[in-house]
Amino acid sequence: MGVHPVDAIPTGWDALITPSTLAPAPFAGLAPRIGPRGPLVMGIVNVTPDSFSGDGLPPGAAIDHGRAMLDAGADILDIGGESTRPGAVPVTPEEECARILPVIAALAPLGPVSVDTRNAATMRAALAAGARIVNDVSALRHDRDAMDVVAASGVPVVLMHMLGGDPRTMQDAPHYDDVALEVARHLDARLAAAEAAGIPRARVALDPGIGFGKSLDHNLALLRRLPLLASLGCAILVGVSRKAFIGRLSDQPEARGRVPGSLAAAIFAVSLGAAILRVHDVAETRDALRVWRACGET
Ligand code: HH2
Repeated sequence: MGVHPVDAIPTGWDALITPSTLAPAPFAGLAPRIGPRGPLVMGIVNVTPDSFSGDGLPPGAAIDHGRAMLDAGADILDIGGESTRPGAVPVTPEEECARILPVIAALAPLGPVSVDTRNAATMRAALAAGARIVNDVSALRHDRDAMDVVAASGVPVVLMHMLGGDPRTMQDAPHYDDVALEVARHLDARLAAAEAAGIPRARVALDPGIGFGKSLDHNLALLRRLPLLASLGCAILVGVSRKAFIGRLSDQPEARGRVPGSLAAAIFAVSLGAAILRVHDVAETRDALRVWRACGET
């Protein structure tokens, strides 16, 4: 696959990078259960009292929820113990570990687990408990030890774009001159930092961070110009599930009412090259993907 330096692509020209020229990059050695052309479905397990989606659970219920997601066809379970919704209060790594380690230990023997954390100590403990992937919404910026933990452990990592790096303030009037280009440049730089630290490109997935310091128009522009990110040569992860912009577009103030809108945005993202979908609603996502794929098969 050709890898284009982002700065070599003038604004607007990335529309010419079509998904047909970009097979989705593989990630973490996982074969998608939906079929050879993917995507991987990552089921969200929030072990939190305050997640925006309304699906945060205590550890016992989170284990049952994770099992049900695997039964419904999740390829990966993404287990997190800290809400990163706008305005969320950070938790200590100790509290985070107390929430997620029993859940990871119970679910890791049943299927691939990623740990959704910004903290190096939590990454270390989660990997020891059986997690196989690190998902860091700060792209290994929040904790200065995180890059070394990922490099030394040899696990795949998701690097996500967040404006400014602090969920408490990221939605305070976010501004970009060209959101897709700026997000792609940021992720390109994080990718270079990861490679310099000894994390090969093949072990990295990139994520535009839908809703992390973005207006409605920013989110839509990022989805439309997803092929620009795919041109960096890594698997692309997209998380639109139940997010506020879906609620605005579909007039659904309650997160649980945003499932149909989330499915439409997820299918759009896959059609533009997303290789991994991070979702709350695994069964519904797999049904939508099956129908979408069948429609395109000749
Ligand atoms: N979104 C959330 C959390 N982690 N990780 C990646 N890579 N991409 C995302 O889009 C992403 C993420 C927010 O969703 P959720 O976990 O449901 O909410 P909360 O952070 O409130 O628990």
